[in-house]
Amino acid sequence: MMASEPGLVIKAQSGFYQVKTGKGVITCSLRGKLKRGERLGDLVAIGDRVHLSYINSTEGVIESIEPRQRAFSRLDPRPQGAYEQVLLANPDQLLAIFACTKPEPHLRMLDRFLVMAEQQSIPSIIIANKSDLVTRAEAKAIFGLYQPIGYHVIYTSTKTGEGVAEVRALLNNKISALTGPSGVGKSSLASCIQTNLQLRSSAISLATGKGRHTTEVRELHPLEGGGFMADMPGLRALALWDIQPEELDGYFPEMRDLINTCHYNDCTHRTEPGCSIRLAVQEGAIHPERYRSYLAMRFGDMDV
Ligand SMILES: Nc1nc2c(ncn2[C@@H]2O[C@H](COP(=O)(O)OP(=O)(O)O)[C@@H](O)[C@H]2O)c(=O)[nH]1
Ligand SMILES: [Mg+2]
Ligand SMILES: [Zn+2]
Repeated sequence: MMASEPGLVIKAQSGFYQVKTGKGVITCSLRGKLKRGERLGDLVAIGDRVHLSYINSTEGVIESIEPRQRAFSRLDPRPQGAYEQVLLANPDQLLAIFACTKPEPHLRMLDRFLVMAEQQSIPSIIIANKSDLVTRAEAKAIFGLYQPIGYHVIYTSTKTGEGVAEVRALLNNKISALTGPSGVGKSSLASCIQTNLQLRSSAISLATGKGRHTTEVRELHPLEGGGFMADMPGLRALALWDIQPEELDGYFPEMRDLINTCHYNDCTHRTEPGCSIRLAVQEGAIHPERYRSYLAMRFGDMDV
């Protein structure tokens, strides 16, 4: 059979995939031969580009998966070793949403999201929501430090509509992942961007012979302007990501270019003499809060 129809996986649930093709959405299973052998991670995830063959006009079989450019994953510890659960393949960008107040922004958590996105080479956009509750000076006192690092910061309010059009435009024709703590306005912002955009992925509990088993439905939500949006799970799940302590400084863009100028090439930037990172902090080129965030991630409790 010809396996030639290209498509994008937009929904994954219990071994079945909805694939958006030029001829509509096709419900697919995975060709058995792809599942053979030892596996260290999910073969298919939402965001993957695949090729399918048709069974009929609405059903098909995934025959091949294109190599992933990047992915948001979490490591699932299993008896056979860590398994890479792919939450979203090929994201174009991460939207990290926090509130200017109510709740107070937790910048260590934001830094953690930024580091995880840097590790995967995924551009991050910071959304500072509830801008109506603070003055612009107050908002900038919190989030202003991210702009000089190179992050795009957008101040938004779902009450006044500030920044919403800018966010909507940035989503056009891209696969975007939305994340942030609860209560910051993620659902409100999603419905401001597009009516009826429901981001929560649902977890359905199925009773199986082996007891309770939770199946997660992961979904890419189509956007009217083209493109897709997906929600990401909370930080606790993401904190399991495999980031080596010695590579952490490379995921802070403002530190990256200075690392090689430290006296010791295995410098941890904490106490070593001749450390160009600490010098940059003293000189104001690196924000002290970002430096403290780095130290907390490297030497403190990784669970923020
Ligand atoms: N003042 C203000 N309140 C907001 C804004 N966005 C959301 N909220 C409120 O914040 C609360 C939490 O919003 P929700 O969208 O459920 O947050 P989520 O948990 O991140 O999805 C709700 O009471 C919203 O009405 C905003 O821009 N300004
Ligand atoms: Mg919500
Ligand atoms: Zn150093």
